[in-house]
Amino acid sequence: MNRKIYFAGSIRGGRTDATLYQRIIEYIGRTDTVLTEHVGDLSLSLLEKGRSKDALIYEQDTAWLRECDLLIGECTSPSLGVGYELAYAEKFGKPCHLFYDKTRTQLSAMLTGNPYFHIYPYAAEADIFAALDRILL
Ligand code: 6K6
Repeated sequence: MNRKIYFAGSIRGGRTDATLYQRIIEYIGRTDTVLTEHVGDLSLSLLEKGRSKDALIYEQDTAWLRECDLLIGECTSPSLGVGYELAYAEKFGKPCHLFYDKTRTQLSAMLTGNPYFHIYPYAAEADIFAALDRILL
């Protein structure tokens, strides 16, 4: 259907789930455009220090958040950046669908307690793709 999807996942919060992000981005990319493909990039350059680049990252990512049709977030690895993006997306009325592995983490009450967010606790990776099929109908 080629909607613009903002995929959010931890970068400096920790890259434990980076290969999962890559698989989710690839799956969404079969039907839609993922604005933030770099979140699934496994190269370490994503973690580069250098504050001069950080302002550009902030400007680009907030522009994409205003432009996107919906946000899909993988929230198992806690990330300040992802939390900020979720609040920003809510402020701009963007639908937000959030996934987390319930066998590995408890999601923040600031997300589970907010009825604005569509939250999908999963136990097996296959559950993510089944839910994505329903979200991206
Ligand atoms: C180059 C140089 C320094 O950092 C980079 C590349 N970093 C990022 N590029 C694009 N988006 C980023 C970058 N770092 C964080 N983000 C955004 O914040 C992504 O959209 C993620 O969803 C989220 C991750 O936040 P942290 O706090 O885990 O880094």
